[in-house]
Amino acid sequence: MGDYRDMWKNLGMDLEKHDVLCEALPQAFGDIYLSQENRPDAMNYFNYALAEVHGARIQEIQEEKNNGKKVIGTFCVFVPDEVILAAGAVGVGLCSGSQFWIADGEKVLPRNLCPLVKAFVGAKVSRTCPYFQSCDMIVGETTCDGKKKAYEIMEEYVPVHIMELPQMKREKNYEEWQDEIKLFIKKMEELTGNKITVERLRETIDLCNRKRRALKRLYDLRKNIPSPISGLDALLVSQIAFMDDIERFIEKTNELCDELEDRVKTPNANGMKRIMITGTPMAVPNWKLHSIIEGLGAEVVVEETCTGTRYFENEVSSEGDTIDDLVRNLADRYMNINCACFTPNRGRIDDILRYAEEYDVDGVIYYNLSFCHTYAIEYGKVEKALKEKNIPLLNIETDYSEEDAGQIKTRVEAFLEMI
Ligand code: BJ8
Repeated sequence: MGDYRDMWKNLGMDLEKHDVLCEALPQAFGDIYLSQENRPDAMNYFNYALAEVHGARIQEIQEEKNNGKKVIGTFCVFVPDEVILAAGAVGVGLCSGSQFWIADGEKVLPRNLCPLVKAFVGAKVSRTCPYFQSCDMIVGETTCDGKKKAYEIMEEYVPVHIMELPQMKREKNYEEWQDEIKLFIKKMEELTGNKITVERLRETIDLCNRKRRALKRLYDLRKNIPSPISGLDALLVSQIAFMDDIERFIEKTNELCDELEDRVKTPNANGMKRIMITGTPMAVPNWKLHSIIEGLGAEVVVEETCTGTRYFENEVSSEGDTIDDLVRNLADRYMNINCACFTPNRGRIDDILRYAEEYDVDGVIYYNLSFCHTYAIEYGKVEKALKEKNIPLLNIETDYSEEDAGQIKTRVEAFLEMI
């Protein structure tokens, strides 16, 4: 990474503390990623994107800001990127996957809380995340209690707009979500001074659909036996998707898929066990579970998570002549995301069963971030459904620390031997 200290300083970052973070990441990335064998050449772009995640990408974002663009941070895949882009703003995903931020998060939050929430709050209060420091506004949402209440703390540091996400999927809830999207449009128009027109919104719907299609293409390629890409590499692509320039991301992901399409023409049976991960999201640089599974000689072929299928499944229709029509289309697509914050949430179980078949998995690992109650409670229903289909399941509850890595490894090893 180049020298970006002046830029970080101008962003009001704590440079000393940030240096500590910057020192740890290359080592971890080298150990986990660069040690993999037979990686696709097109992953070089994603290696670069990760190496420059606090550098070149932030510089680009600053240039956009200098040209008058606003930067909007989000935490959940329910927030419609289409609206952010249609208002001429830049969107960045702020979910944080590093243990580094936990201690600072715990200064203002209870300790017995999901690490994802503690990490994003810690990233902001410690002034060590240049994405946070670049944001003109962040968009929260009423999903789990932890996030919902954490946004009240965030308000002390940065303007916050909250979208009230319904937690049921009745007809009236779809209408409520349409109203929330309309309020968000109004907020974005006020913030940017740009009118969101039908034409502009239709264009950004098409753009986001192209991004979803590129990710779907990547995931479809993973259905091959063996998968032409490791789960670790696919995870990195999904993680970069939340920060990268959208047009470039689409292009680079499609280039990767072109290379993978060549690979699958000459499959090399490897006999590896095929694993699905389902559960809570894995924000960068959370590679813990994938590296354990793949280090034991199995392959992760699909993630039913928000850094996986929930992010790109289902496109938004661009049919319609009015903003109301397009907002209805947006609401229809987003309300189809099956997060455990909804009740009931049968759709998620159907998705897991469908993916188990489509990706031909040998077993499923349920990934639950500690203290995430909605996903922890939903485990029972997933377990029952998989049992009925004789699909082996392992439950892993963990946080971002490495303390339990040895114990998880032992459990995954036993699971792989059993299936
Ligand atoms: S749509 S999964 S991104 S809310 S923060 S719920 S892990 S306790 S992230 Fe999420 Fe949107 Fe749902 Fe997806 Fe649990 Fe932690 Fe809450 Fe979390």
